[in-house]
Amino acid sequence: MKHTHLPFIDYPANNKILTRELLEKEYPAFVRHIEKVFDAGQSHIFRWWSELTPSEKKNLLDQIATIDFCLIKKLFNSAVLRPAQTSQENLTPPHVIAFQKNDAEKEMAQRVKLIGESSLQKGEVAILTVAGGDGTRMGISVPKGTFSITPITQKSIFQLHAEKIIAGQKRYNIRIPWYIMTSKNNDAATQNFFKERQFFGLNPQQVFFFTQDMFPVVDLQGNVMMDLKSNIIMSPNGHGGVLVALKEKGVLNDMKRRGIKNIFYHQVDNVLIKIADPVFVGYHLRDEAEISLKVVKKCHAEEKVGIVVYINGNLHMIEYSELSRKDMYAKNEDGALKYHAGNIAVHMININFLEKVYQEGESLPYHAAIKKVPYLGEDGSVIDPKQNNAIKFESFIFDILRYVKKSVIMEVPREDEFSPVKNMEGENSPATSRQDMINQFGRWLRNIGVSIPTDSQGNVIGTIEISPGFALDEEELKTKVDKQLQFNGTLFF
Ligand code: UD2
Repeated sequence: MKHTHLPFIDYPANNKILTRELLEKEYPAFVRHIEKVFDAGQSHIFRWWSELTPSEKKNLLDQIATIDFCLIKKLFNSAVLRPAQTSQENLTPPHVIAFQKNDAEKEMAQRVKLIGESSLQKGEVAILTVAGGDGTRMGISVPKGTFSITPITQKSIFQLHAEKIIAGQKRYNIRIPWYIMTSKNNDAATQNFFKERQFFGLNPQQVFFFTQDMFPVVDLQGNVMMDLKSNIIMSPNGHGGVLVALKEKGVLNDMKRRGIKNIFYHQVDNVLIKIADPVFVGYHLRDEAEISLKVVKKCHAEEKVGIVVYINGNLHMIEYSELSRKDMYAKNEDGALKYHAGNIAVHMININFLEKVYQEGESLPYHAAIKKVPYLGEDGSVIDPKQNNAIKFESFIFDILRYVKKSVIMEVPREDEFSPVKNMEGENSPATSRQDMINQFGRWLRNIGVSIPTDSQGNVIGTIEISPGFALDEEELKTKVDKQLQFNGTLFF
């Protein structure tokens, strides 16, 4: 698609030429914004101006007023000029706390767990779920958190998280505030989902929704794309948008008012998430960390997870799409992947550290992602492209790591803590997430002494679902189920 960036646009309806001057005369309050559109070479936005009603014109101008056209140009130029995957100099794997394999490690975990539990009991930890993504890879038009996921009762991902929070509340005898970041694209649907289901038993006063900012989508030539004659395509500005949103939407102040000291951050799509895991909270507090991270060992070189590394001694996360093939496949002498610490996007974030980042005026860079986005062609009809045709710019929360001086990186077993729903089929899909849940419940039962059959791949033969309200973990399950239990292929608690 090629646009002409002339200072005038053909105005077919009344055979006039729409010039910048005409537009500015028609809408004097928007002169500054109209100028920016023309200066940035984006005048094609007004291509259908003559066909718009006065209210559509006003909507388009209002939308234009929210957009930083200079930034789009800058980002596009740097995305085109900068190779996406450069091999990094001075990359080193991080030091991680390995999960508790020996007695000393297990004992240490028990000790830090007490520290974590104490903070949870005092109400110092809030949950923050980022759920603003469009779920493009899933190809669904509903928020990902509303997707039915549990193996038997088909509870949604949001309900699963909510029930884990409720179970945690019972344990710590406290109300845990839950902050959920949405975007303009899915906020109403998300909030309605909660309301229609009575917040899954949570008190509505403890659930807070806030939206992140949006950013225009451009085509591969850098032209802003439209999906209506009066609407520019906007997409959420990445989960890094949480940094600005926490401050601008008053969330951080709200947290402080409630006595929150640390945030437990996670992505909506991980169904095995251990919400507010007290061991993790404990390590974070014991080491007075600014940000802590959970990682898993990458299962293969090309797995789509970011990797945690040090670059010149500073903590960094390199996103999978930006990792060079050389670094992706780098091996240790024993043949294991050298950069193996895969990001599962579970963090503890200290609020004072966040304040310091704001005070120092730090901001997160944007990354470019090439995607397939339906758009309005030059003839005004919707085009569903067969190939990637658009660039979305997103900031990533983990870019904040470069400002971190103290951190804890905790390696956790993938099978217990990481199973994200990313695709409709294949790897990381609803089917694999359901199986991972069933297998986890099967392991818990087997460790108690219940006989649970598995196939050659280690998958449970049958279906099991254990609600967080019945047992949040194996320890709790042990107190409720005995080894005499007979598994007949289907089991629900
Ligand atoms: C993310 C990580 C990747 C790896 C993987 C683990 C990024 C960029 N990459 O990959 O390193 O750890 O997860 O599961 O995060 N979201 C928003 N607003 C946005 C965009 C996304 O809230 O503007 C949320 C989204 O709802 C989801 C999460 O962020 O909960 C992850 O987003 P994604 O699916 O784009 O990231 P992904 O899976 O490529």
